[in-house]
Amino acid sequence: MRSYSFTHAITRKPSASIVAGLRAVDTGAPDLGLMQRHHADYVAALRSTGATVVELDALEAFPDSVFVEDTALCLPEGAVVMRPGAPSRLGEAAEMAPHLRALYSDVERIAGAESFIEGGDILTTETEILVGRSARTNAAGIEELTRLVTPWGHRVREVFTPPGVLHFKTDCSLLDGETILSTARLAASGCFAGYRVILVAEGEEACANTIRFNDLVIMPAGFPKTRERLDQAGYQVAEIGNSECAKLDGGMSCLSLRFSPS
Ligand code: CIR
Repeated sequence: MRSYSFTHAITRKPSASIVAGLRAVDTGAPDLGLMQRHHADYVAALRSTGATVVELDALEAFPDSVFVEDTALCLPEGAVVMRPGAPSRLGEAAEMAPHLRALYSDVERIAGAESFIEGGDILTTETEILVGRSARTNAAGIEELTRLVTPWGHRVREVFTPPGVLHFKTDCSLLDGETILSTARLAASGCFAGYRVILVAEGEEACANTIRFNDLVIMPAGFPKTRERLDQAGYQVAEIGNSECAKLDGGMSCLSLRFSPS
């Protein structure tokens, strides 16, 4: 199975408490109605590729719970429930676990009291799993993940999320088996040696968080220079409004768990 072919996705509707979501810089409260419209467009784009999308109900108790990606790593062989490094998000992982158990026979979890890891720091490619150490993901979390997925035949490589950047995938995305979309600042770290790298245009760093989902590259709307680069490279691109999630440092990958349970 290609690392960008998926039969399933899980999303969660945004809740009214989204206005209390975490953010590095306050640029104003997100508009729930607009976020709901963008979210519906996003789910429709996932479904348009033929995948089954499980849409979970909003969770008022967890303002950031629309960003489901951070709660789990889903691989063909099984799923691993994360241990988010943001204290307000720790409980979101337990909320996701039963939904994964409904689809997978093997669901593991990061359990160590000192282990922290969020899905946004994990990029799964055809050959390896890159995990960026960040303010949310620590060495103990990466070690525990490595112990869990090695028996499934996966190789984990620890990398570094640039300082001041929320997650590793805030700055990069997988476009196909060998191609990564990246900001120049992350690519400069050398972590993508051996891959073909397409850089996002200067000034358009906020669109590096894009996803390849089956035939589509789903990117945030409003980044024309990068869009042109992707068009020229031959990808089929869909743009989705992301103005409200962007106020909370969220993008296209954060809004879904994407997987094909075997
Ligand atoms: C947070 O700070 O945790 C949320 N406001 C944004 C999470 C974005 N998730 C992701 O990049 N995977």
